[in-house]
Amino acid sequence: MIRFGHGFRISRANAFARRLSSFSAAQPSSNTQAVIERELRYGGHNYKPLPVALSRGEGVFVWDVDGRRYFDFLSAYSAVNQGHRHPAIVAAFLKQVDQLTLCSRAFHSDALGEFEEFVTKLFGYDKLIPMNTGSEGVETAMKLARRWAYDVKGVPEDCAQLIFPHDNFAGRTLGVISASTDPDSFGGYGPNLPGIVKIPYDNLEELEAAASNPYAAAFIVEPIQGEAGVIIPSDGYLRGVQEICKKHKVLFIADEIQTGLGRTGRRLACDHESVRPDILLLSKALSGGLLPLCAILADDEIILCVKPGQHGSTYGGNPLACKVGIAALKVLETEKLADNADRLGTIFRKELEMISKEKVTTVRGKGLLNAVVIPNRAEYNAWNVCLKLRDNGLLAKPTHNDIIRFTPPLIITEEQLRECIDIIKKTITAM
Ligand code: IF1
Repeated sequence: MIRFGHGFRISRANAFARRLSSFSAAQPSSNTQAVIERELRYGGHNYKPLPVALSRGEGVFVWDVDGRRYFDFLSAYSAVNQGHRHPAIVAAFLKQVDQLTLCSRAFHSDALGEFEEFVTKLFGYDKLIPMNTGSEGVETAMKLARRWAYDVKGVPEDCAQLIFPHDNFAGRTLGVISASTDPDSFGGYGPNLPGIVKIPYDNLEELEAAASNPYAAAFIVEPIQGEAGVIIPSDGYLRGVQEICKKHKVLFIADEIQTGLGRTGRRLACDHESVRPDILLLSKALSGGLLPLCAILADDEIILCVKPGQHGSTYGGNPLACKVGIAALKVLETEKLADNADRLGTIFRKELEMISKEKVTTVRGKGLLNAVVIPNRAEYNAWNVCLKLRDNGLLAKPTHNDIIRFTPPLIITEEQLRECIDIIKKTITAM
């Protein structure tokens, strides 16, 4: 039986419109082209999207403006782990839309405390600060770490150091890009924020050296580096990070914005090594793709360093996002999506390993955060493979010229996954 995500309901009129539009899909000049041209004309050119124009999503599927259906193997960079428009999350959204959407932090709301209690109890932290985007979450953690360094660790004013690994990705704001080692991210936007130390990833000696500096405040790290190409550190790396940070009184900050919430086959990627970061950053799937939502979790000694009036955001902690966040987390837990990711990830990697090394040199990943490395030849490159995958009904995104990331929604069934494996194998073999 094919499962169409969640309760596949379409009206007759809709079905008719879809039949009509799939008709026009046969024409080479299509609605897709018009959508792309309008974006290029009126939007800034800070992206180069795959040429596909989407107008609908449900479960593991998205549809383009010409009525073609695709498996979504990007999941909005893991924001839609729960699948597109999960009915339970949409229901929570609709219910709260009828109550109160925004009141700002000038006043209390009944939803914020409920969200804070639910999330802190689930992850085992004293408190959280809600923000919107992931970048804001990382910025918040950077500010929190600096304050803690001055107020608790006793670092002299303006001397705190924030340590980041090379090839990190943590967003696009000025503070965050100051920590980047990718010239595409930071180049031409100087001057950079001072007080940032960059060390190689997956290297505990370098961390020890940086952390032993008395001005070191925090080490901010992704448990698996996403944008770098799904780079998995050596076994024991996170344990080592935790020990070194503890030894030198440096905060261990885990950016689980992409790796968290079931993606890697555990609730958190840190759970693979049973480590508990001092500050935990969650975003993306925290709202299941409905709106921007981020949470910065820490214990009192750290989080209470920021006093009233010293940090905030107009939309941060808005009642709508709070109710959506609770529903999104409940879906992850009740549907055991981490377990599904763990089980299906193993099948996925095993199957893709069977593709000839001529075509796929490396398959790596954890849970349903996976990537393949392909030999970069003139025509056979990651971009062109993604174009062919699109033609065959599966959307994935290249990172660098030779890496393709495969991150379907975690609600995907084994049957659907096997169908996708087939598409990927056939596409790659035919090229
Ligand atoms: C874009 C990549 C993913 C993140 C981690 C913080 C943020 C991100 C670990 C900031 C954001 C995004 C943003 C998106 C592309 C994307 C991405 F390909 F660049 F690397 F997910 F893999 N920490 N990641 O991955 O969160 O402010 O965007 O909410 O288009 O830039 P944000």
